[in-house]
Amino acid sequence: EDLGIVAVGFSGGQGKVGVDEGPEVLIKSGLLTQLHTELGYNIHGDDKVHLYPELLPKSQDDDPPYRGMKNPLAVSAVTRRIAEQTYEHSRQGRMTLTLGGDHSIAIGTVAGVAKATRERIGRETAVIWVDAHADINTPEDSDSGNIHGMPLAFLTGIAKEEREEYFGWIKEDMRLNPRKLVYIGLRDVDKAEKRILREHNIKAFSMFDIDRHGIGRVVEMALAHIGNDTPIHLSFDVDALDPQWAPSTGTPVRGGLTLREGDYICESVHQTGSLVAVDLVEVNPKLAEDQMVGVQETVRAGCSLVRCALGESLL
Ligand code: DIR
Ligand code: MN
Ligand code: MN
Ligand code: MN
Repeated sequence: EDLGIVAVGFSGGQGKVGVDEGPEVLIKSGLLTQLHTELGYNIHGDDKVHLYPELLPKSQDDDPPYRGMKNPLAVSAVTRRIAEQTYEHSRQGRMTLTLGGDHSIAIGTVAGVAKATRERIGRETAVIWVDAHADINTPEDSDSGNIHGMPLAFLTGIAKEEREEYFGWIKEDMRLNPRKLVYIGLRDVDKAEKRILREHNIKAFSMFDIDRHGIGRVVEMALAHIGNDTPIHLSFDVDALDPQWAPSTGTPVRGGLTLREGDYICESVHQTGSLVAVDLVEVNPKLAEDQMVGVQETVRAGCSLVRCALGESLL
């Protein structure tokens, strides 16, 4: 099977340096080699990490806040380019794997894959968003101004913007239908985000639901909501895992998924046969209380999630 890789060394969607080094450590730890030699994927695209220097404003002064968003021109330009990259892989029928980078990059990955899938098989793509956070703040609702907390607002069209250079490039054929969005793992959702989830009737399984029903039943309900024969994009923020398993991330929240629960989600989604794209984001090798051990653990966990999503556990 063919696998298109996009490695994105980008941190402009939030304030902490180091998340741009995520893809490099994942790749250096042998992830792509494993996917090729152990899982048999033909890997397309680059094991080079994209930094998109030509797209970045020369200085912070050239990219002032807009509607309260930080680094808006940089994030918009980079995600627009990522959308072209995932579109191209997906258009060719490849499974598309994006390694981040902060979660703002999913603006690009989801937009590109959604457009390609509409063209290729005339269907809307569903998104399973595994995260401690809902990432659906509108610019005006956001307390932080960090765009990694907003990708789903732009993708669903809940946040609107005309100007091309500020995400106005996201056209109808790149959008995500809010009915095709399902969350798993939520436990740190802002007040305004809760209102959006309610108003738009968005399916969400929090840690409370996982405690109540168990991960098996939750994944079953999530997949039932999406329905059969719907292409699935899995966007996995490593902070969905408990910090015990993934301490090296920008906004850790206690009380998260065990590594085994995270792997189980990925395995189950793989097993549907409908998976078309995977993102793994927010691995920040510069952050961990106990640097060495913490980073190693987080990278190991990230690699495990990706391998599970791509079929490692199949007997
Ligand atoms: C918060 C945190 N909801 C925000 N979001 C994070 O900044 O909008 N997402 N950390 O991963
Ligand atoms: Mn996220
Ligand atoms: Mn998160
Ligand atoms: Mn398979």
